[in-house]
Amino acid sequence: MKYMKERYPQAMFLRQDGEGGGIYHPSVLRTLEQITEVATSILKDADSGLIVFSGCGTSGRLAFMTARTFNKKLESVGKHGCFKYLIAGKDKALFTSQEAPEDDPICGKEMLQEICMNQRKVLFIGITCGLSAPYVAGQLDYCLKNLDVFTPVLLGFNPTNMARNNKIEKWNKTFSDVVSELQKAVSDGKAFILNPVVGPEPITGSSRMKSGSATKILLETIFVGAYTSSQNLTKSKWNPQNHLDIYRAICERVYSVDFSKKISHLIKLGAECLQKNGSIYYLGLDSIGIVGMIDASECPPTYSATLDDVRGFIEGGYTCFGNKEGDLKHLGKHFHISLEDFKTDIAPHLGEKDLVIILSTEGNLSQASFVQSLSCHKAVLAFKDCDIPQEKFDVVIRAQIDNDINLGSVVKDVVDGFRNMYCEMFTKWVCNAVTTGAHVMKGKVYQNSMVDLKVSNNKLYYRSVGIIQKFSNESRDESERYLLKSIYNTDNLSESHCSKTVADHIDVATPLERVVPRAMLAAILKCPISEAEKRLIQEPVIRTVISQTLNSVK
Ligand code: S6P
Repeated sequence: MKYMKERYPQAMFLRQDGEGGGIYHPSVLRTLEQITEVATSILKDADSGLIVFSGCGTSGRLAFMTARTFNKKLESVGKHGCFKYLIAGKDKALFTSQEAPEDDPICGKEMLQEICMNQRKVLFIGITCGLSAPYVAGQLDYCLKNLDVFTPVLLGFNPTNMARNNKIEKWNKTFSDVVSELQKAVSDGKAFILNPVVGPEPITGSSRMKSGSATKILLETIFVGAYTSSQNLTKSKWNPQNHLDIYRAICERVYSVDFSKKISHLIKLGAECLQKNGSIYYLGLDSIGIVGMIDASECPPTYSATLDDVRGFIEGGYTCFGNKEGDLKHLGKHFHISLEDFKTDIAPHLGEKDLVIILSTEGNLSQASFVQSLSCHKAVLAFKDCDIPQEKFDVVIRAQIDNDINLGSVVKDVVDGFRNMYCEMFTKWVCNAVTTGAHVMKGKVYQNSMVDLKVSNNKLYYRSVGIIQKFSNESRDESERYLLKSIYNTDNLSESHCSKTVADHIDVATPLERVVPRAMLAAILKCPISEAEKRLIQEPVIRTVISQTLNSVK
C-alpha cells in the first residue's frame, strides 16, 4: 500500500527518508539556497554571466521552458535575458522525441562549449532524472575541467549510488564516474548535486511524470528566489520551503475529489478516442500551450503512439513559442504548431473519435467560441472565472489559482508575478494524467511497465532487455537475444548480428513497431518470432495479448 501511495504525485512532497531525502529534507533545502545564491549573483549583473539548463527529452524541454520563463521576466524589467537552454537533438527535440542524441557525450560538450564561448561565469544545470544521460555527462565533465568558469549542478532523482554505470559508447567514463568526480567538487563547494527522492514513477521509467514535475518545481523555486533577491523585491531571506508549499497546495487541489472526478472523465474520453484511432488535441495559449505540446511529444517514445495520436498547438505558433532555431515548419506536418495550422490542417477532419482540449491562461479564452462549433468531443481547462457555456463542452475544469489555491501569505506578494507558472504546473498534472490514463486504458501498459516502448536509445535498449527478462524469467543474456531476434526479425542470430554495437541495434530498431512486445511473447512462449508476431496481429491490444500469453504458460 505504501508503495502504491508513493507512486502518486503528492508523494513527492511527503518523503523525508532515503539518501538525500525528499524535497523538503533540510539538506535539499540547503542545496536549493546555495544554488539560489550563485544564481542571484549572476542575475544581479545579467551581463556578467550565463545560466544554462540542459537535458534530453522531457528534461531538455523543461530546460527550454524554464529559460523562456525567466528570460521573459528579465526582459520585462528591461534586463538582458541571460538564461540559455540546450537539448539533445536540438530544437527538433522540443516537439518530437529524438532519443539517439541522448547517447552522445561529445555532442553535449561541444554544444555547451559553443554557447559559453568567452563567458567568465556560468551556472550550468544538467538535468537527468535517472542520473543517466551521456549527453549531460559530457557537459558535466567539461564543467568539472573548467571550474574557474563553471559552477556545475546535477539535477536528478536517483541516489548517487544508483547513477548509471553502463559503458558509454566512444567515451572513457560512465555517468557514475562523472558523479564521483562531481562529488569531490561538491565537497570543495564548487559544484552541487540536487537529487531528492521523489519516489517511484507510476509507470516505471516514465520520468516525465513525477521527476519532470519535481524538475520544474525545483528550478522555479531556485530562480523565483534568485530573481526576487536580485531585484530586491523582498527584504526577508528567500525561503524555498514556502515556495514548495505553493506547489504542494496546487497538487492537492488537482487531486481533490471534485477535480479528480473531472480529470477521470477527461481520461475516459481520451481513451475512447485513442481506442477508436482518433486523436487528442491540445489548443493552448502561451506557456500553458507549451505544457500541452510537451505532454504530446512524450507519447511516442513512452507508448509507441503515433505522432498524430496526441498533438499540441499554440496561439501565435513559433513567434510565441520562442525557440532558438525559430520556425521549423519545413520539417513536416508535425512541426506545424500554430492555431492557424490546426484550423486548416485538422479542424475540417475532426469527428466523434477526437477530443480537443483548450488549455487557457488566466486572461484569455479566445479559442472557446471557435472550438464550440467543432463536431468532436471538447473540454476546457481554464484559470479564470470566465463565462464558459458548460453545455457546449464535455468537461470543464476551472481553477482559480488565487481562490482555489492558497498561495501562502508569506510569499504572496513576491510570487504574484509568477502566477502563470503555477497554472502551468496545474496543467502539467492534468495533461500527464490524461495521456497516461488514456494510454493505460488503451492497453499500452502491462502492470506498471511501458511494454510497448520504442527501442530508440541506449537507456531504452537496456530497459527493454529488463522488461523482457522480468516477464519471461529468462536470463539477462537470453532476454537480450530475444530482443535482437525481434529487431532483426529472425530466429537465428548470425555472427554479424551479434558483433554489431548496441548503437547499431538501436539504428535498426528505432523505426520498427512492437519490437518489445514481439520479443516478450517469443521469450515467454519460447516460440519463433513469426509466431509472436501472429499473436500480436490476432490481438492488437498489447496488455491483453501479454496477459493471455502469461496465463497460458502458468
Ligand atoms: C521520459 C521521457 C524521456 C526522458 C529522457 C531523459 O518520460 O520520455 O524523453 O525525459 O530520456 O531522461 P533523463 O533521465 O536523462 O532525464
